[in-house]
Amino acid sequence: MSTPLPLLVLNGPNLNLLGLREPEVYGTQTLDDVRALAEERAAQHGLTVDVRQSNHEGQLIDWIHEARTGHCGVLINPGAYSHTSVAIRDALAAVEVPIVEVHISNVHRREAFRHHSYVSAVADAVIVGAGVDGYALAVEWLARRVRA
Ligand code: CA2
Repeated sequence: MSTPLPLLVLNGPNLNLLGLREPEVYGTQTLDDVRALAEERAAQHGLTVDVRQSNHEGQLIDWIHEARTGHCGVLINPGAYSHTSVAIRDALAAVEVPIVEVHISNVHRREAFRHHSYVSAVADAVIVGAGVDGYALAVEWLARRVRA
């Protein structure tokens, strides 16, 4: 059997600060910890992950376009772009592989401007408020979908 394409794990603006500030909202685990847990969960299913983070909307869109041919699924935490970016929504709508949107915090318990996400309508599944465990849950779900 041929080697499966990796899962793309995309992180939007400010998520490079994970574990370094606001632990009461986002916990104490860093983006490197997230990478390790995503890698570990994917490996349990014979998959690999390609974990990336950018503070730039256009860069995230270019990476989403790569997933059209280079990845078997997309996990995205678009950060604050969830609440503002029609462009990221449109890029994801052009991707045919399964997509999971993840938010570390429960955005519905927070400010009203975080309650709407442009991404949710084009995601196949959405996980909010499970902390960084949400990444492991999303990888698990994507792996089952891809392996099915
Ligand atoms: O809960 C999430 O995962 C969010 O996507 C995080 C975004 C926020 O704008 C969304 O509404 C919900 C913010 C990411 C900022 O991450 C930081 C992490 C540590 C310290 C400061 C910011």
